[in-house]
Amino acid sequence: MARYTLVIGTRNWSSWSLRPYMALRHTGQPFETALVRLRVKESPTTRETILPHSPSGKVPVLKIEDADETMTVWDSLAIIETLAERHPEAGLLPADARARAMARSYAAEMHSGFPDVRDQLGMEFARSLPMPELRDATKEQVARILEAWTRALENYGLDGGFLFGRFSIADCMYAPVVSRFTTYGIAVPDIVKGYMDRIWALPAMQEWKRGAEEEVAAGLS
Ligand SMILES: N[C@@H](CCC(=O)N[C@@H](CS)C(=O)NCC(=O)O)C(=O)O
Repeated sequence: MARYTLVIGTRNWSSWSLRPYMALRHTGQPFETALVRLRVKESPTTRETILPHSPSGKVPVLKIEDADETMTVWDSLAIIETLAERHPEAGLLPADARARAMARSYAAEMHSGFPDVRDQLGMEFARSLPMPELRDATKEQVARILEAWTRALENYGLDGGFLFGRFSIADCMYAPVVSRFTTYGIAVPDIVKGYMDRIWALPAMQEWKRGAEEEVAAGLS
């Protein structure tokens, strides 16, 4: 059995780290986490601490130690895709070809898009904050996310399911957005509220929340 170590950033802030954490927890595989504090400017800086783990100088990073080789995978989407490939029984990629293509599209759209949501609605996992004055671009991106979630839930996620029925790579990629929308009290339709509640109820989200709360209480975030 492979030994997994997921290198993550400060839980309260690291939206990119939460994505593969959700995926790895969903596989049911044992793993360890190694935490790197983000936004440290004094020596060793965050970047200096990450570089021995990853050539990108960014977290998350997944280290995979197999009997005969050790592999490093960086970038949240690459890690999730790698886990989906190594553990097909977890169903991170939907079995149905059409749903699978859609789930991949959702994941990729999140990965490469929504810059204004990231900028104005920064992840503060353990905090509730007042809504900033949203730019038009941010409003449009929020509306696009709500529309995309609603469409997927109507097609695949009725009866208490996730975006594509069973929990998938798309849910991993959007879990940080569930946190952002909660932190800033974004108004959502009922179908989305139900989905967000189901994401929050996952043990992985609750564990991440406990960790983020501890960081905030310790003044680390
Ligand atoms: N595209 C990358 C982005 C990763 C990223 O930007 N990570 C941030 C933390 S959430 C980071 O490592 N920042 C390093 C720093 O603050 O010096 C991914 O999806 O993994």
